Amino acid sequence: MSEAPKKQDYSADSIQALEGMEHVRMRPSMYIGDVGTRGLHHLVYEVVDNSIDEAMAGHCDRIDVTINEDNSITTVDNGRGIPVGLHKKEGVSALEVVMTKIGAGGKFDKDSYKVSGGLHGVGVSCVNALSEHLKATVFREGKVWEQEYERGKSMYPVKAVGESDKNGTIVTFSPDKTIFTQTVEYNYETLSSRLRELAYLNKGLTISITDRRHKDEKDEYVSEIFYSEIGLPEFIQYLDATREPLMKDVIAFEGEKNGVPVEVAMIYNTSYAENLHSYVNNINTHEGGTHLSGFRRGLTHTLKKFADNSGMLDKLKFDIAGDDFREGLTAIISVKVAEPQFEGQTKTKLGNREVSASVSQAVSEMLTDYLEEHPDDAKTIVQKVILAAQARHAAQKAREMVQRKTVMSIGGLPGKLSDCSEQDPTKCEVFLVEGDSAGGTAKQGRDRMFQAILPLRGKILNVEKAMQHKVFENEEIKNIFTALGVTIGTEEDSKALNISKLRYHKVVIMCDADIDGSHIETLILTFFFRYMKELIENGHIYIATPPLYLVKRGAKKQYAWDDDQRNEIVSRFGEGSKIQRYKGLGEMNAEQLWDTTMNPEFRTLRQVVIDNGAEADRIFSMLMGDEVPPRRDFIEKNAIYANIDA
Ligand code: 0RA
Repeated sequence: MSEAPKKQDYSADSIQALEGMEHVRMRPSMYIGDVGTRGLHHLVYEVVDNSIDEAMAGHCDRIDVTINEDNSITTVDNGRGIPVGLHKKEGVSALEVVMTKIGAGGKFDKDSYKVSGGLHGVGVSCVNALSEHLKATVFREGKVWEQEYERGKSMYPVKAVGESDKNGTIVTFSPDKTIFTQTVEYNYETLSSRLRELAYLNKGLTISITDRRHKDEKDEYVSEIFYSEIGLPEFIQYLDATREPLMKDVIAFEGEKNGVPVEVAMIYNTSYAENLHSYVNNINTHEGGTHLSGFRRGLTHTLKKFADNSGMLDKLKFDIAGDDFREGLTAIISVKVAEPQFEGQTKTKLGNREVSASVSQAVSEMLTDYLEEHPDDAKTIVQKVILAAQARHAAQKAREMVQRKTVMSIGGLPGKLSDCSEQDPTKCEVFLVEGDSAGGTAKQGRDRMFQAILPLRGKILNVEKAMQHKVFENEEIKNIFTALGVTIGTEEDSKALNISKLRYHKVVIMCDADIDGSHIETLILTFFFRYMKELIENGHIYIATPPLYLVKRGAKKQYAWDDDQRNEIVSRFGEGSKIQRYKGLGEMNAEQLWDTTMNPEFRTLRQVVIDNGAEADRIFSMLMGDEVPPRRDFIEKNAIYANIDA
């Protein structure tokens, strides 16, 4: 809501403010995206964004976030503090206006360059409206000020509660359980990876996170402090820690073009993956947009010109495509746009036309200089590009074979696929099952009306380490493409995915509940992440959760998914309970598999979501890359799904 029409008296205005807050509570998804886990975490980002604004304006260099014992959140910053003086138009303290009026989150002084703001840019009042309780404490003008709210309504006027020479703002809020009905439990990993990202995107800013719900082995609260002296180049090093770089230093530049601040950092590594992460005002633009296309254009143009002039392409028998310039490239593009227009399905695609030229020009100019000053790196890059082009030609042939099969409809479906009879893809599910024997059980246990089974042989190819044409030549992977009805590559873009003919809207990965099973699961997920990311983004990928135990006593039987559950059942069943531990899917009979894992009425499917693209990329490269120690370390410390799970 922008400037409200002029009203005769203050009370009329405050009624309107109330209506705005009521609207947030009535239609929360319009403001924060959803009321599930994402929306819940979005509340924290919204508050932190206000502190980041203060930092970007040069008034704040530290933000501390705490998850309290009761899942409430406290953020502390050392900015100027939210103004507490009388807001003339509203007749109450400015703090109260900021906290209780939708759209008042922005700075009051028009000159300030406000470019941050959450995904939906709704402000802290929105968080207040969706909290059963919120307390704001402001350190400003030598005093400590306080106000509390219930579901967005102030409980008392702003009051001074003490004296202090500090400046800053503390906000503590408890998300409203009547709105976030699914869960109000915060995920430490989700918050910490976003805060880490923010620290890299805002160099010089210290951001900490503390989880007061748990203590570690040393009897201390789990806590991390994020700080980056140089920003994006360090972010690149973090993301590429387990990849092998092709050059000594990260290529980085920073500047302003046509009023658009542009920051880029990039490096080439020995992998075959393209990892571009783009941000607008600190928001990860998953769907890309004009800044990303500007980057691509600038990069291709500059490298092509350099390669042509170098004579290295003279004897080349094939063309070089845009893709070839980005194989093994990890890059971050961060721009600041005063009035960003976000488009796309998830509103994470930048639409502002003018930004494309700004980024493209900035990249061209700065990269041209870099290549001239670093001839060795320049040569390395061109060699890598030539190799990529070569591999692409080999891959194209392999891919055409996959395509041809798909077009052949039923006759072309993989022999191992046991298809379902339903034709409507929205009602169909396919289970990707580890091994032929479990595949057989699943085939007997399923509802053949809407459930298809595709058994996969043992370990599927590790796509993280394989060149593209090897991936497309792989039998299991070809089977996945043809069974799902997904094709890849068009005339213009050799990596474009076509999922419009997707044959099953639920793709369920079903593996043993042991170490081997979880490794295979990760291999399959890596494949989807690198080659069919849109299936994950559109919510089509799920993980089945087979039980670990069957507890029996006489005629009574019950399944358990973890040790606590098992113990609870045993104590309820009493003396004489028998426990069967399922080591794999193969140990269950068809009926048991249906009852526990496949029947939509009783099963639990975990939907795979990517809540932080950069972090997911880093984790896959670490889990599936060459270096073993960091991988083992990670698996020991975290569940594999820490950052990719729903
Ligand atoms: C409005 C105006 C000013 C600062 C802020 C809001 C502000 C909001 C938040 C939210 C969390 N921390 C914050 N810190 C500051 C400008 C104040 C001035 O001109 O002194």
